[in-house]
Amino acid sequence: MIQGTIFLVTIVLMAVVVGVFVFIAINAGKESVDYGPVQAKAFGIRTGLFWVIVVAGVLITVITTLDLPYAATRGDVAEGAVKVQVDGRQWLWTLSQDSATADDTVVFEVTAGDVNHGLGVYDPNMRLLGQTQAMPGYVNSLQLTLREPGTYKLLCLEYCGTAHHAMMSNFEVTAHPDHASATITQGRDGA
Ligand SMILES: [Cu+2]
Repeated sequence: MIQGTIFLVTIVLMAVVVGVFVFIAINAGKESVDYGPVQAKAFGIRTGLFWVIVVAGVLITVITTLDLPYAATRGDVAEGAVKVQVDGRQWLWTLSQDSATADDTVVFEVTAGDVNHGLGVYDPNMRLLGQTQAMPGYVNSLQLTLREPGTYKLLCLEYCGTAHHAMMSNFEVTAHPDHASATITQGRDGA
């Protein structure tokens, strides 16, 4: 029985660990050691490591923050953008139009008719491109440039009741040459 073997191995390993602790406890304090030089070296390493971590932390924060898709938080709407009204209700998304052409910039103007929902827009590879809250009485806009043709999915990202998992709609993007990835800009207003 595999559980019995695992139990035995665990007991043996625990006994070994306890044995090591007992051995160290018994032998500790038998001889006095001068820790001075060791300490000086260790503190030097620690100081160096501290600054390496600080510099790395600042660099990583700046680099990863620059890439956040918040360019349109001022409400700028790209010229020629396709506006799509999205209304979320238990448990479906109603769209004013459900298609666009590849490379179109689409502004999803998102609201809800009953409770809060969360609109997530997924590309044909089910990669999340962007999301925004769908709230009764508010219109939040989500601006995405849809580069890849195919069937995009609109999913609900906020639990909204028993059929939340089935709250899914398609958005078709018809072919247009070039590019495979989406440029993401996101904005919200009315919140
Ligand atoms: Cu939901």
